[in-house]
Amino acid sequence: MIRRVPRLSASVLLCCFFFLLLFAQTGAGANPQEYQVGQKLSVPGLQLPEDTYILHVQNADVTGDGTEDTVILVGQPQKDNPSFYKMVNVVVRNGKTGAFSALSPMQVKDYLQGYEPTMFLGDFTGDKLKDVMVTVATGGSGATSNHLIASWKNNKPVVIFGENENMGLKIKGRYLDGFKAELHSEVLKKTFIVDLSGLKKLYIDANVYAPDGKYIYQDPSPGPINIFSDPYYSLVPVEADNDGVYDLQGKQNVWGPIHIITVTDVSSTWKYKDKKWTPIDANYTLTYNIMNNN
Ligand SMILES: [Ca+2]
Ligand SMILES: [Ca+2]
Repeated sequence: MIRRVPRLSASVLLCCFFFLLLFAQTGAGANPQEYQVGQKLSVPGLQLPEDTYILHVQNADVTGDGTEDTVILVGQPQKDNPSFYKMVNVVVRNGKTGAFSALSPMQVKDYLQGYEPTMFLGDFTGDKLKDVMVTVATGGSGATSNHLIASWKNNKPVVIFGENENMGLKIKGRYLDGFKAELHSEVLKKTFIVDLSGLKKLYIDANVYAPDGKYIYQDPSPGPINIFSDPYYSLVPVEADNDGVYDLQGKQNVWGPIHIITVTDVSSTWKYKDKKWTPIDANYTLTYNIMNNN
């Protein structure tokens, strides 16, 4: 009886081995197994700071060449406070060429740093390629977060949402006698009056208003402006107009004359159009305390 066993010659096996070795060395093809959360990352051609660790990994064709890329969120834990990350950055390993790219250190320094860095991939620009959104909680008194969105089309990282956009509606204003605030949004080019009479007790207790409604706050640095908006404390991708492209919905605290006194909460919806973010909706909300409204 003849047994037909498929046999591979030693030379064929050796060829396969060298081919695989060559394949691995050129770095072509996606191999997400190489990048594990919690590992230290150092890549050829990129000057990442020492102690750069992998925080999140996702695969998607962000460059637009039809091959899946590896998108890696990285950060440098602060030595005396390891849950605080400095130099948070996005490293993209091009699935076709194996080449790495990242945002420039100038684009992330002093901005992408903080707690709980997260990454979201979705198309905000409408080119059907996922863009990379990064969120970092600042840990500051306003509980705000810093957000950055970058497109990686044609292997070129371009920031389409940064520190300026993170200021949102850019509201400034002043208190008026009679428990009212006059607010102005630089972005909307609109001025509006907010009725604060539902918060009388709070303002009287804080010596902002006298019981008769006169503005009495002794501002250490008096000026025409004593109400300000924080950057976003929440900014999330939403589908606002069902066109298959992500939009943004943000929430901001408006405060004054001191940070612990919230005047109102503003929410806004934004669409990326003609290479800039345009507000398509904006609202404010107040807490009206029925019990303490005397
Ligand atoms: Ca896009
Ligand atoms: Ca949309």
